[in-house]
Amino acid sequence: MLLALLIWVFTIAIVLSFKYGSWWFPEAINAHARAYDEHFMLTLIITGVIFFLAQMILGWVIVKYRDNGGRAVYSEGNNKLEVFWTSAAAVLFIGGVLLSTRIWAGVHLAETPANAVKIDVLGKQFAFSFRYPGADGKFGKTDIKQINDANGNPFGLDEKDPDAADDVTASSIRVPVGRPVELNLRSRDVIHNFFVRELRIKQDLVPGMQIPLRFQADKIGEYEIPCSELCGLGHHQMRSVMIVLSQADYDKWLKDEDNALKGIQ
Ligand SMILES: [Cu+2]
Repeated sequence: MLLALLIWVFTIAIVLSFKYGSWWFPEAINAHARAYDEHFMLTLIITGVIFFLAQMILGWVIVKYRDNGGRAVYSEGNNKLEVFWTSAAAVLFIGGVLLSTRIWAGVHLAETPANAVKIDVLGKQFAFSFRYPGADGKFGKTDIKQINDANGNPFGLDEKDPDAADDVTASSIRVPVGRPVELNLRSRDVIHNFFVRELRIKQDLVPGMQIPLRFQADKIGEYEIPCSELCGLGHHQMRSVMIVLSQADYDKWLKDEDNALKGIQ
């Protein structure tokens, strides 16, 4: 009887903690993130109601079929009920997937608009690097033999390629607010993961692959990028930040970086 009581009390406490708890995701900063949150909420409510009912019934079963001194009876189960809840679960799962496919595809499969800002992202143990094409708008050639972290060349920009000379490399990512961005993700060693909670996007960086990822950030600010794939002993310190700037501030930053590069050459 105590077990039934515990199940009821815990179930009610869990449901109340979702209703009144102050913990939740950080703010959503674009349309994708809000669509993601809506779908998450829908899933949470459906599964929450089922969870609540199932636990309440479980407690009731414990009370109803408690030991009353009589003989135990073997039950074959109920085929109609089995068919009902198995198909109900299938409908819910498949329906949830169908509803959310568009949200997922918007990030992973959509066409990139022509005015998108293109940025290369490189993961390595244990840091992120970002590359911008610079004033000429063209990413220069890279050469793995020229990779040199000590000289600030994690991408291995080819010294002989003029297109590479003005490529800007940075350890944090800056993007203009309200503009589509296309990232090109790659890794130099093991699998890492690019995760920005406020954008509700998360994508692995896989060695040997170039993976596109599209988003738009609609709020100026600074957002953490924690590597979210256990990538080695230094994984815990692998993090960067995404800085969302106004278009004017972004242009100024890129120009300053360009001038700094020209000053060195
Ligand atoms: Cu990592």
